[in-house]
Amino acid sequence: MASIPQPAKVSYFFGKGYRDLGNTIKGAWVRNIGFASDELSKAADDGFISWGGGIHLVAAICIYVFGSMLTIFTSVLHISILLTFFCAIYLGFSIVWLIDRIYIFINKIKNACPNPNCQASFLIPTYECPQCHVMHTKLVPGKYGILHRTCNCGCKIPTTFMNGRGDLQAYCPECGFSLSGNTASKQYAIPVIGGPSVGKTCYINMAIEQMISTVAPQKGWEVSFISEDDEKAFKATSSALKKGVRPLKTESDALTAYQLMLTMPNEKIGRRIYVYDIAGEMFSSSGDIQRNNAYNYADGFIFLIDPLSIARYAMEVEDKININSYGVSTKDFDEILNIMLINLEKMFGLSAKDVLKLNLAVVINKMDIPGLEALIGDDAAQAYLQAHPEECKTFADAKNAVCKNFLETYEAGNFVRSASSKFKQVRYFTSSALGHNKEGVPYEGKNVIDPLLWILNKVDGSIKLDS
Ligand SMILES: Nc1nc2c(ncn2[C@@H]2O[C@H](COP(=O)(O)OP(=O)(O)OP(=O)(O)O)[C@@H](O)[C@H]2O)c(=O)[nH]1
Ligand SMILES: [Mg+2]
Ligand SMILES: [Zn+2]
Ligand SMILES: [Zn+2]
Repeated sequence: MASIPQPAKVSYFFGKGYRDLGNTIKGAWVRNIGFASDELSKAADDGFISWGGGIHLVAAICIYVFGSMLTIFTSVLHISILLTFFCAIYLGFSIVWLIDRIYIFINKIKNACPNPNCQASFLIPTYECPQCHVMHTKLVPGKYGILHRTCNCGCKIPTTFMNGRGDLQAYCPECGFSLSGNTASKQYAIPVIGGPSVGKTCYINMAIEQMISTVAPQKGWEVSFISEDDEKAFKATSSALKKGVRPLKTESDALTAYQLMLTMPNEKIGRRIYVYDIAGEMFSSSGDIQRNNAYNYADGFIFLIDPLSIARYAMEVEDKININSYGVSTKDFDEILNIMLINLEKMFGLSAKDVLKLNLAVVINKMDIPGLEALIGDDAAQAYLQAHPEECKTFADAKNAVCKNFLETYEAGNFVRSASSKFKQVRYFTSSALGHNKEGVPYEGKNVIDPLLWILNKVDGSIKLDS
């Protein structure tokens, strides 16, 4: 279990105990043979057939025979005591190791590297000794200790999540990137997908803003940024958005995580929520996506659609609005879904017929485009629900229906069919990440939180949709 040498003191019964045993046995034999030889040489000096010599000879034989028997007996006793402790400790750390794994399994503890160029996922990170800062690459119960181990510097470090391993400073075992926050947490990875300029960065910032400022206080959750750097970057974008300044185009060709920690009242194990952003151009070619490991352990996807990227719809509205002021996406979203699907199939080793065991939230963004609310907005969905009581039982059903109809009407029905045939469950949402398209007027996201909460609720029932 702990085969990689660790900078810690090995239990006496796994290391020094055997050296002591060897030395004790060797010492006993040397002394025994030494005494016997002394008597033998005295016997030789006195003459073996003399009275004195005879006594020395008998003494030499006695020491040799009985001494050897005694040495064998004490050695066996020593070995059995050592073995008993060895087995007890082996059993002890094996049981604690197993309990630690069960704890990880039951509490769904997971970790992933936030470094965009790594994104590795792992159960147990590398931990740093709080005193001498040396790295413990395998901090688990083992021959270095059952519940604690003693670092070479003398510092006692916990070896399980039950007694505080998660609080230690941790690093990615693959690339050494520093991990912030408690590593004894659940983890949910949610990539936001969509072509260039569909509004991914605006959407993510607004959704996180609402999660922190509105949803968390309502539900009594504690939501905070895991890393200070993330918080600074978020605050900068967020305050720009509040002044009506749009974020810069995302340049990163690797998934960048916005990491949040969500803790519910009276809960020991929190949740790390990773929402991933990437430049939309990355969905243009297959190879670029595949090096992003996070898609492999994603818990669900949010797929953003810019309605103006639907050619038929854009044609219909182009003489009514200034399309360019909406930051139009140039990529066909149907193609983006297909590229994503091909890559996911390759990553999960699925055939074209298989269904991904993941949920997809499809979000039609830029709802502030004039006329769109009337087609697929909340009032339109409400009206649809009332008009089609047989077909729709809930508001969500009606929203799905109006969005799917909208896509069908504007010749984007292929997207609807591929999405529903490939994902476990697909739900349609509408949002306006900015709220309007006027520069310099504070932006305010509308309906941005629901898709994120829905995806989270699907993987973690304790994240309830309604308070
Ligand atoms: N009117 C309006 N415009 C929006 C909305 N969301 C995004 N936009 C526009 O779309 C542009 C691009 O938004 P981003 O969030 O940067 O898009 P992105 O998907 O992150 O794009 P890349 O980083 O290039 O992949 C913004 O600068 C806005 O002009 C919205 O809800 N309403
Ligand atoms: Mg972006
Ligand atoms: Zn140390
Ligand atoms: Zn890493």
